[in-house]
Amino acid sequence: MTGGTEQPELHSEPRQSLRLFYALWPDDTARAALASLQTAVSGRKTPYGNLHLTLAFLGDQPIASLSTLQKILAGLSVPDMTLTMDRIGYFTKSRIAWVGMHAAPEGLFTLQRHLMSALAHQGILADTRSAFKPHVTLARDATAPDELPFEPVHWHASHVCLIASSNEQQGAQYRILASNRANPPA
Ligand code: 2AM
Repeated sequence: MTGGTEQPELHSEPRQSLRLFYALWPDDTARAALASLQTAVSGRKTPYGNLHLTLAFLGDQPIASLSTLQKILAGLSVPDMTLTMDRIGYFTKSRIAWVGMHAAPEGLFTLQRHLMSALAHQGILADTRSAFKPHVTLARDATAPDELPFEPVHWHASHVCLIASSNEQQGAQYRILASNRANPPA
């Protein structure tokens, strides 16, 4: 013991965990088309490069789990899907304006279920508080959008990514840690 008052740590400990989620990640064409729908909503727009469709939100996970999470991603059979994003909606409680589908393909639900069961099989807890409602968040702190007709976005979705999210001064920053893509049709 040297005595004296304890000083707060000047350098934080190296991160032991990462805030993670799996998502369908749009290509440039789909991203631009999804972003064009943001003019239809109010609130804090999702930054262009962050637009995605969450499949499973894991929250903080130990870094030691990363290799398991990457293996789960690599083991997923990713279907080649066209998502017809034809519905603007609103989550009242979280004040999120989103775009989704009147009829999501069954393959999307199968993909999400396989992912959730692979996670459960490894004892990894994903957020299961609410049923999977496939959507792309267009804006937060939004008011309920008007139900105006719009040209649907046909998103050729073929990339599932494992993403680390961090809260920086300029807002949420996403970093793609790994990805798995559908085999192109023969
Ligand atoms: P969203 O899908 O409605 O936009 C990273 O935070 C992503 O995971 C966001 O897209 C976010 O919401 C989604 N997500 C799902 N459940 C979450 C939760 N409990 N906390 C934070 N983000 C969550």
